[in-house]
Parts: sequence; structure tokens; C-alpha cells
Amino acid sequence: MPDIAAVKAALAAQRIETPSWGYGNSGTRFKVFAQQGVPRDPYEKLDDAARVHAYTGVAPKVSLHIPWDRVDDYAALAAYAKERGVELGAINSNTFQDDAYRLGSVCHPDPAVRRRAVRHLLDCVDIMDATGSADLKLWFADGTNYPGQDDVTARQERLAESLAEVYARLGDDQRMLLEYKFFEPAFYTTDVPDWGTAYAHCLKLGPRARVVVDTGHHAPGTNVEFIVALLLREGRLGGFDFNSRFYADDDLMAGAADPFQLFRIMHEVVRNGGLAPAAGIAFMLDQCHNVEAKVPAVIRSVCNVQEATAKALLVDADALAAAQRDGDVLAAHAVLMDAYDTDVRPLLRALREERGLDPDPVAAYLRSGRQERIAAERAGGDQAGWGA
Ligand SMILES: [Mn+2]
Repeated sequence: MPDIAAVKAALAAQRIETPSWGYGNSGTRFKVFAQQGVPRDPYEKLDDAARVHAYTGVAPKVSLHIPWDRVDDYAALAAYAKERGVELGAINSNTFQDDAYRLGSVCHPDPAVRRRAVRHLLDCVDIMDATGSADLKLWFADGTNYPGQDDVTARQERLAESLAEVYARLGDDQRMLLEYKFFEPAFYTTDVPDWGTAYAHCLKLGPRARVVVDTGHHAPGTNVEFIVALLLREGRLGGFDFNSRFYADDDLMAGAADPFQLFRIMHEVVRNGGLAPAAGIAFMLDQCHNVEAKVPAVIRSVCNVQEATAKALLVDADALAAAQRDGDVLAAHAVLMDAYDTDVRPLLRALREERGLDPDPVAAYLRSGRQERIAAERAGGDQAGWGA
């Protein structure tokens, strides 16, 4: 059986990165809903992220999105984060909100548009230099809507050239994380639609290019944990964008729609050594709160990832291996399900208390009165929001 002290140590060492855009206003393509107390600038987003870390103890990093988190002095922003007990994580690029990008960015048929997009990506690396961020996270909205609209192969060539230029600019301790998504906003072809395309580009680029698995970016029924196991085996999994979905890229709270899938993913992570810091896996959230309050929703997601990790750590690896070796299908499945069916909440409550944290981070945050305080303090000004 797994050693509980070792399970607790692994859980205490896990690092979950929260997204700056998870604290701002968001919505659907129909409407962005404003909430009281939402941050008005990147500094206030960091204040929120710091509270998530303070209550959970496992969320010390914050991903930024450029230009949504644009500031004059990125070193000052990094210093501000540090003062609050968090640090800046991945820099997410944005090549999908300019009019110039109607037909794509790094895959656009016009070299001038491609240059503009690459320039933005290079600017993001400059920001990484200033913030100390190690990861450049790339997702491209590039694709086509109609057969014949553009040359699919030429688009791949343009993508490869653009990525190579940015990769060459990275420092030795910086990585490129390439995210895929099977459709949307393009509906006929997408230029990085799946892990295989991302992996092929990463292989050509070099060892510091890795694939990001956003759990909401697959066709229904896709076996995401298989992709995770394969990329880990190849040393090319860079990290996760955790969120959950019922239909498409729903960006709901991680672990809300399918906690069993999150467990199966974390089982492959644990099985393949992905929790060890040396594996370099970034456990990031990418969610867009819409109808629920921001900070408690991020806390909830962090806790959900923690619960799935705890269950994965409780899998009796020896018993599982023995059952698999014996070809005992039912026994092997039962070993996995025993771990999944374990109520890990007492374990996590105990772990938090041992670390001087409240056993129930969401309740503790709500009890603190901070939500009401920021609603009053942050009245006026322009709230940060999706698309801004
Ligand atoms: Mn994502």
C-alpha cells in the first residue's frame, strides 16, 4: 500500500499555477458579465492569486496573458508578486484579437501579418526575460473555414518557420509550450489541431519545445490520459491547462464535469514520474469563470486538482502491476477504482492543518470577509475582463 507520509509529501510539493484571466470578468461569446470586486489591473489580479495560494498552499504561480496583463515595468510586476508570496509563471501570447488576424497569425498568407505575429511572440520572450518566467505558452486561433480557402501544407510551413524564429530567441532556461485545440474559431481546418501536430513541430524545434494538454481541447470521447502517457514517455509533455467541459471548450472549473477523467490523467502523471520537479510538468489552470465568483472558483479548482492527485497517489502500484502481469482484468481495474473511490478529503484536511492552513480553503476564504472588502474597495475604474 502507498505510504501515507510520502503521499502527503508529494501533495505538499505539488505546484498548481492559476491564470490571471481567471480573476477577471468573463463570459461567453454572447455576453461578458461584470462582477463586483473584480481586479482592475494586473496588480490586483496578483493580489487575488496570492489569496488563492494563501488558502491552498499549493498555488504559488500565476500565468500572465499578453496583452491583457500589459504593464510598463514587468520587473516591478514580478517584484510585486514576490512581495505577496507568489511568482509569475507562463507568459501566454495572444495572436487572435487584432483585425489583422482575421485569416490567421503565424500561418497567415501575408508575410507582413506573420511578421507582426512573430514580433508579438518575440515581445513575449522579452517579457519573460524581465519577469523570470520560464515558459512561453502558445495557442494559435489559426485555421480555415472552407475547403480551398488556403493551402493547408503551406500553412504548416509558415507555422514551422515562425515557431523556429521564436524558439531560436529563447534563453537556455526558457521553454516553448505549444497548445493544440481541435476546432474553434476555425471550423474546417485548424493549424495545430491535435497533440500529434504539436508534437511533430516540437520535435523539429528542439528539446525545449513541449506540448501542452488543455483538457477542454479534444473531441468528445478522446482518451486524454493516453495522450498524457505517450507525451510523458517521449519527454515532451510540458504541462496542462486544466479545466472541464461538457460540450466543447467550456472552460469550466477543473474537475467539475468529469472528476474521474482528471483522476485518470493524474494516474498517468504519477505512474510516469510526472509529479517530480525534474519532469518539468506545469500544472496550470485555464478556466473562464462566468456565473460563479472568481477567487472561490479558482480555489475550488485547485482543490479539485489536489483531490485527483491524492487519489492517483493512493493507487497501489504493486498490486496493480501484479494484477496486470497476471492478466487479471477485474483485479487490475479494482485496484484503480479502490483509489478513485477513496474519500481523500480527510487526508487533505489533515495535510492542510499540519501546514497551518484552514482545512476547508473555500469556506475559509468566504468567511474571511475579503470578498465583500474587495467589492467595496474596487468600486470604480475599469475592471479587467476577457478580451481586455
Ligand atoms: Mn488553454
